Amino acid sequence: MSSPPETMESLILQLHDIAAVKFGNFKLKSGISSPIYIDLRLIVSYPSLLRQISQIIVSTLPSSTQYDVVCGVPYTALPIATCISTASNVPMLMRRKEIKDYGTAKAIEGAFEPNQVCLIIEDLVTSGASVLETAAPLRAAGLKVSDAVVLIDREQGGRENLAEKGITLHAMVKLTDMVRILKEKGRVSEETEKMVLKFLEENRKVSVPAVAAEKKVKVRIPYGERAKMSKNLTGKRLFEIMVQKETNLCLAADVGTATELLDIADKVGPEICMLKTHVDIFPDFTPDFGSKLRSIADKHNFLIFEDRKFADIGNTVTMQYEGGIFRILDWADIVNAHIISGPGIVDGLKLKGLSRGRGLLLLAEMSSSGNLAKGDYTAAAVKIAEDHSDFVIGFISVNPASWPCGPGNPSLVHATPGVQMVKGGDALGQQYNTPYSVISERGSDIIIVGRGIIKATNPAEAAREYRLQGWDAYLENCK
Ligand code: S5P
Repeated sequence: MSSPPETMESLILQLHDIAAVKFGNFKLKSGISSPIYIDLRLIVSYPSLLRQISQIIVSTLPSSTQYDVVCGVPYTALPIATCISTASNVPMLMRRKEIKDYGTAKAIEGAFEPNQVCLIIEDLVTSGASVLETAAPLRAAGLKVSDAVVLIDREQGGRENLAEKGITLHAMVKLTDMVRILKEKGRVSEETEKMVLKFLEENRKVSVPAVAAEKKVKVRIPYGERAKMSKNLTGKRLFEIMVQKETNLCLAADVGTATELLDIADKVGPEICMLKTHVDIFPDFTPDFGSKLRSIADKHNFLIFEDRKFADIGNTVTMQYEGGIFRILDWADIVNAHIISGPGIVDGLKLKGLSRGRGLLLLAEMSSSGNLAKGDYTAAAVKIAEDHSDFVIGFISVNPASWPCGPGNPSLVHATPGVQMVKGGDALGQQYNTPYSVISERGSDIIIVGRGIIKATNPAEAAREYRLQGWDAYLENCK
């Protein structure tokens, strides 16, 4: 179904009247200069126009398009989505731009059932990045997203970029048609029309996410190459698994019991390269826990990382690693350590772990606010890792791209906690960045995701979405 041409024309003229469409020389969010600027935030001041837009935008959809809920891309499309929701009696959802420090750290607000279909509403599409930023948390929450409807398509690759991610874009009007109409109605000169058309022709394809493109890590050595460089068996295997399974996702399985952990490990197993445990939180730990988890890890081909964060002197950690009730050395491929006690801690762990083919991650940075692992401390971790690269496989890091040496030695891996679909934090100092930011901008290799997956209605589906996001961000840097 499409709207009668006169309705659309009148709407375009009204948008021009209120200066929501302007001609001149403007710098866009993506950094490029444009002869045309569209600012639809103004429409909230014109209720009748907002109502018309909401009506027309829905009529743009083919009648076969089915959806159970609508979600506007924040912020400009929120009032449009609200009008559509109230007029057509379809419930609405809201995507947070930031996770708040309190409550349940939800990225999506509103009531919904898993597998419901959500239509995304947007005002203007350039590369499609904003629509994808909204689709990711919706999909991670278990909703299906297959269509997006937009008022204006700038025709700069958005349609194609969205199609690649399984989203069909429906546009009320293409920018070229809009400019043609404004020229026909005497609002712009032929010269301006030509200038805009030339600009659109020259900027046919804007890559996703255009906003961050200039910030991304320049060139990345593929994981497969790095597998060959690693001096440690486990480090090598980790890179190989990442390539085989096309995943750079590590699940932080901080669930309440060992039983729950084994259950989620089996469900999420196909999506991950590594599963991280805090074995000392389980009230139902039994000595066969390790062998049970091992068989799930072998079945799904992932590595086990016990997040023990050793911190004592070398002699003590040898005993903590091997003994006690947990016997970590028997079942964990990877453990980690703080370097606060100096390099002796690595020697101690290596004494037990190396002959068993195990690997160690050093905490070079932490994700929590106000932590002290920075500057010289981080540099010391890098030095200790270099000196023990037969046993140390890499780092827990947060922003290796910002280190003076950058992410450094490619045989070492970077794994980053504090990852959710939207930026933010929790009430106890945790700080979150998105998979794209962590991998593509901050130069890490592995995203470690806990509550973003385990608190989702369908953890396996959420994990799949995190895997796709993390992997796409990696491929982006390989281009
Ligand atoms: O600096 C750090 C290091 C680690 S290993 N910050 C962290 O959050 N972690 C761990 O990552 C933390 O112990 C938890 O298991 C996981 C993050 O979980 P989430 O629920 O916040 O994603």
